[in-house]
This record gives sequence, C-alpha cells and structure tokens, in this order.
Amino acid sequence: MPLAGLRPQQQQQPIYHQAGLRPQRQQQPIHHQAGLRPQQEQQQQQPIHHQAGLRPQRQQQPIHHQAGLRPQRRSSSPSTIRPGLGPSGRGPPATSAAEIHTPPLGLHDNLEAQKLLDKVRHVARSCKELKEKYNIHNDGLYYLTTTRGILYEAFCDMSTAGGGWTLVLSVHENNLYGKCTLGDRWSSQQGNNPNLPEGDGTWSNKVTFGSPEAATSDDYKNSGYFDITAKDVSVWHVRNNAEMKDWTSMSILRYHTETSFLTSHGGNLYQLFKQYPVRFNVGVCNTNKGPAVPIVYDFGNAVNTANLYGPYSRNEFTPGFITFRVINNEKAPSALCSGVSPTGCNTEHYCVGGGGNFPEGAPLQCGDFAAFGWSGYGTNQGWSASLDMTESALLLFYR
Ligand SMILES: [Ca+2]
Ligand SMILES: [Ca+2]
Ligand SMILES: [Ca+2]
Repeated sequence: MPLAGLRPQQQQQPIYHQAGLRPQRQQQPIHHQAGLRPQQEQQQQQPIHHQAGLRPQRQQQPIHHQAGLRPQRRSSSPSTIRPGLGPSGRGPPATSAAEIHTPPLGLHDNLEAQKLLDKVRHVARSCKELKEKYNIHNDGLYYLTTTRGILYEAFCDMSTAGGGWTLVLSVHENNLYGKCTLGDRWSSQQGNNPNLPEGDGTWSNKVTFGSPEAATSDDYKNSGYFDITAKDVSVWHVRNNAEMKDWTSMSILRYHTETSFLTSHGGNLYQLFKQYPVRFNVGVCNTNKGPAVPIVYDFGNAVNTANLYGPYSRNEFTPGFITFRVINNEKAPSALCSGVSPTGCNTEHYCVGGGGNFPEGAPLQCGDFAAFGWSGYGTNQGWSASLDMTESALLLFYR
C-alpha cells in the first residue's frame, strides 16, 4: 500500500522511491545512487533501487512513493486512481503539494530549531545595533557576536530611556562573611593577599563567566564587557535570585548616564580600567579617582540611594552619580561606587569590586561588596549598608 501523501499513478510494478525521486518510464529496477539521473534505462532488464535524488524515468512497474516524490509519465494507460487517493481510490487524501515537498526531518518541522534560526538571523554586535538595524523593541535574550565572531547570548533592555542597553556584567555578593573567598570574582577569590594587588584581575581581563539568566544569583561577565563600544552605562540593583522576567519589579534602584562619558575612556569599562587600574597602591584617595558621572534615575532617587548605605557613609558621599576606580585610606581601590560620588576615603563601605588587598582589618574588607557589613550584616547602622542593598546584585548595561 502506498503511504499517506503518495500519488502513485499508472504504475504496473512496485518500486520504492525515496524523497525527491522522479521515476519516469522505467522498465526494470535499477540501483541508483544519489545524484544519478538515469535517462536511458528503458532497455534495462534488472531491478533498480532508487535513492534520494534519483530521477528514474519511464517506469512500467508499480512504485511506492514517499513524501516529496513526483512520479511522472508512467504507463500510457489512463489512471484509475484519482489524485489524492490511494491506489484503491479509497485512501486518505494526499497532503498538499507544499507539504509533499517539505524535506523530511527538515528544520521546518522543528519548532525549537526554527526559533533558534529566527534568533540567529538577528545577530548583531550590541543591543543598540539590534534595535537600530532590526527595529527590535522587546526586552529579552538575543544573540550578539564579537569582533572575532564569537557568538554569545545577552539580555537586552529595549525599554529604558529609548532602549538598546546590553547587560554585560553583574556583581553579586554570595557571601559577605566570605572575605575574598569563592564567588568574589570581582575582587579576589584567593584571600586578602598583598602579593595579589589586582586580585583576580576581572576588571581588566577578558575572562567571561556566568549566564544572563543567573545574573542575580551569581557573578556574570560576557564578551560585551570588552567588545562593545559604548557611550553610557545603566545600572540596576536587583534583589538576589530574581527571575529575569521580574528584574524590573524586583529592582530597588535603576539609573543610567547620559553624558557619553565612555567615549573619552576607550568606549567601555575594559578600556576605562586600563586608564584607572583596579590595583592596590596606584594612587591616593580622592586625588587619583576615576570619573564621577551624574546619573538619571529610572527608578528611585538620590535620597533613597543615600539611605541604602549606612549613616556614616552618607556623610562622605554625594548621591546622584556613578564613580569609577576610587581609592580608600589604605590605598585599596574599588571599581565602582553605585549611585554616589565619594568625598571621603572610607569607600569600602559603599563601593564594590576591587583588587586583592584591603589592609584595614584584613581580611575583613576584602570581597565583592567589600565592607558593606562593617557595622553588622544588613543593619543599615554605622557603616553598614541596608539589607536591600546587601542582598541585591548590581547589573550593569552598556549603550
Ligand atoms: Ca564574599
Ligand atoms: Ca561575587
Ligand atoms: Ca576605612
């Protein structure tokens, strides 16, 4: 019996065809190999097996067709089989011509593969480029590629202040009691150690880690950190372990810059930190700090930014800025001060990231969130940050 979708016509002897065959006026079976186009087989007296791509012609014997076959010009006798029915005339209607020609096991049959292909079709160098080139407006995960053609997946914020923001990193404190221990990737995972002035060196190298979906549950850094040429940054402070779909509602603070300050610092933080290394003993507090850039709030304001840090800390910073590479009293650097511009030198209480050596009370100030818990974990007293700030990851975007 013919298989569903076959359209045997005027056959006299069965022949098995594979997808794509176009048997025509054959007289005897022949073994064909892929790509063959027998055209003068009328005189053959031996059976033929057909394989994909063959186009046997002028067959006189019955043929079993499979999806995609287009038997033509078989015997001269009028067909007793109506198109779309089996040889008996009672079979199921044939599928449409379009369906018949769909390659078996093709990607069109696989929704997941099709979704993947659709995503890769919109690959770009940044979320900003995705927005401008393809008019993409939905927040979510997209594929980006680097100057060297490395493909990676990144979260795009297509909503904030016109969109086009690429998430390139998150700083997450997995254990404030662990002082430069496992998980302190943005400072040192190798203990407080004067012999490691840069700690793990994450701010100035091309090591990548984590994943966008886990950006609130672990540290994250993608190739965009060093590959994308950007002008501004956006920062979201999002509660630990928030699901990506809830990042906006689970954020305690969101803001961005609009001054294009990165343009004068190499186009991204990888380049900026070459100018301002996150390394012990490269300068003096306040004298040698990096840029302090005013921010525009997307959620929150300067007053509640200040209140996320301890009362002592509030006496030595101005909220409403993001500041890069500051240096404390003991010459220990921090990579960035989220939401504030320091005027004092106890930056370890309100700035994040760093090198591998924090001398004051060593090792108590060493870690991704440095000394956020100096006056008790999450107490928001003395020098301690609030519990909200202590237990939120810092997500940083480029545009
Ligand atoms: Ca830690
Ligand atoms: Ca960490
Ligand atoms: Ca101090």
